[in-house]
Amino acid sequence: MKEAIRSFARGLGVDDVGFATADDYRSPRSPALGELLSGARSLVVLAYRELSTCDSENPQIAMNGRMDVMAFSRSCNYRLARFLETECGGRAITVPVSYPLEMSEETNGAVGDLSLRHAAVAAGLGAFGRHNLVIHPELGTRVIFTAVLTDLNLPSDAAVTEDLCVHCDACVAACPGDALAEEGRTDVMRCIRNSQPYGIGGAIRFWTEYGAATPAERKALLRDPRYWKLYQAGFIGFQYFCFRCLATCPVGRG
Ligand code: B12
Ligand code: SF4
Ligand code: SF4
Repeated sequence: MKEAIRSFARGLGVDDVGFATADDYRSPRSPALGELLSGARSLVVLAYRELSTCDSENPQIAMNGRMDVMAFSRSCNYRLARFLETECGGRAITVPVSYPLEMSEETNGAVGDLSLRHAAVAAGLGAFGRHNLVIHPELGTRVIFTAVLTDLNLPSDAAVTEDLCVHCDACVAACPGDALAEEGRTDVMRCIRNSQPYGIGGAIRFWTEYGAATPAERKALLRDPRYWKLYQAGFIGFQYFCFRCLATCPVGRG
């Protein structure tokens, strides 16, 4: 059954497909898989190449490349889940690239319902690098994941056992937020401040300032570029202004 599923997913145009049993998925901080789907037994993890848009100095172009992957992956995830339900007789649920995400003070809006990096590692699609991202053996770091969780019994693919990181520290040096200084840990708040300046933190700072402002100052604040960017993020969704650790890594780039 695994090969029929792999071939269906590859036919959708995804770059790689891996399988992991629920037992092999070990993510220390994420909820148990059974909370997402009762009787969950396996994960089908899909890998997508990130375009060269991540090299662009133009933040709109760089983010638009990610939005392209997000739109494509949403369709692939849904079609694969339908295949598992209609052709393989299982129950299936989809796990998105990043959003929707639980937004609360407890999680700081920084914990997914399922950790796709740990899922990708369990499914043999790569290994963690110095930047705490998963490096794929061929695609390198320029890879984004989604997953479909199912109650079908699908054995895990072989894990990647080599160290794919060449320990050049280019990612550490390129991080404008100094979020990778400590090995094995991303300083999440430093990363978010730099990579999502118009996320929830930026919105809270702006509206706090607005609340304390005089009517004349409020008028000026509504013409401030910060407000215009928050306004756009408000309906387009989360916007990344940094792709440096992903784009700088030389692995898989010839
Ligand atoms: C919330 C989130 C963020 C938050 C918080 C990050 C965080 N703490 O994990 C912020 C905004 C900071 C963020 C930043 C980025 N993110 Co992000 N993010 C997510 C999201 C939605 C959830 C992550 C999560 O649940 N984390 C919480 C728990 C599970 O993680 P944790 O245990 O704290 O994670 C640590 C361990 O993994 C540890 N670690 C490192 N090595 C090892 C090895 C082992 C064996 C173990 C057990 C642990 C471990 O380091 C991690 C980071 O501190 C995922 C999508 C998803 N659903 O998984 C994408 C995701 C992780 N992000 C991704 C990317 C690409 C980015 C950015 C490059 C931004 C961008 N422009 O795209 C940066 C990279 C930051 C970095 N170098 O670490 C990709 C990673 C792809 C890849 N190749 O690995 C993901 C998987 C999205 C996707 N669908 O592909 N992200
Ligand atoms: S996304 Fe940017 S700020 Fe965040 S860890 Fe990567 S390089 Fe640093
Ligand atoms: S940039 Fe260098 S140190 Fe960082 S993950 Fe890639 S190979 Fe490893």
